[in-house]
Amino acid sequence: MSREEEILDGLYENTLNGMAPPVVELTKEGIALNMDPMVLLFDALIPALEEVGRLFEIGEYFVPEMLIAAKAMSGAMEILQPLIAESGAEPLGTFLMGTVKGDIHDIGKNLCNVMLEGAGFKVIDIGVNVAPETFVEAIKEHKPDAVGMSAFLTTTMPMFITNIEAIEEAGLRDQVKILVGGAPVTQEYCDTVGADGFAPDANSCVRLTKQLLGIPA
Ligand code: B12
Repeated sequence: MSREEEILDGLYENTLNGMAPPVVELTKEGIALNMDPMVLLFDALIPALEEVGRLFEIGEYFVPEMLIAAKAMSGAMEILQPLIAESGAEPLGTFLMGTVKGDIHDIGKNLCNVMLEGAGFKVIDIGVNVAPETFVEAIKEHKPDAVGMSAFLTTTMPMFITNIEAIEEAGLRDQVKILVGGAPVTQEYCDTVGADGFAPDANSCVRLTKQLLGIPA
């Protein structure tokens, strides 16, 4: 097995087991060996987190295991983010992103942010557990072209409706395109809440944003 393959295996195993220090070390080593940050992300880190989700679902992992795995992944993301987001050109537009109220899942949102920045958007991240009035205030302040709302729980997905209503009431609905996403979200659900679009992953989030804003692919 090559050192690159060992690094991918090590990243997968250590993320799965929530071992943050080796995840950081292996990420740094991979970068030093000129491995593509996207390969580290999509071939090791994300699959590990998917497996964490599966183990949680079947009752082999509990919240603490999920949490330390997520922390381990975040350590790698801090290193990878600036490498993926390098762009420097005039921004294509401004994207405001937040996780809805009641929900603290932020890895999927952060990944979208990294890819949007990498594609040339200015991203304003208003964090997790974002109340409808905070979305409204942030739209007034930053005047984004697009607003993304992330939800990872079936119990917090209905916040999309509450947020969109608040944005409508503030008279801002026609000034922004609204995208929704997160593990349990579907196109069907997107249509029922009146958002402009849904994307299942970070790459398609970029594609959809460009499409909605009329930017050539
Ligand atoms: C890590 C994790 C946690 C961590 C979160 C840490 C963090 N900083 O984010 C912690 C431990 C805190 C956590 C807590 C909980 N979690 Co949790 N968690 C997960 C887990 C394992 C991974 C989520 C993740 O980050 N995945 C990685 C990313 C990359 O996922 P992704 O979906 O591929 O992301 C892409 C798309 O969703 C999309 N996207 C995301 N956002 C957006 C936004 C826009 C605008 C667009 C266009 C696209 C988009 O692009 C992303 C990038 O490609 C999932 C399992 C799963 N299958 O999702 C459970 C999961 C989401 N959690 C779950 C649950 C139940 C909980 C808790 C309620 C557990 C508890 N009893 O306390 C709490 C709730 C806390 C809260 N109030 O939010 C359930 C949800 C079930 C449901 N259907 O409602 C899941 C599905 C696990 C399961 N199988 O049961 N969790």
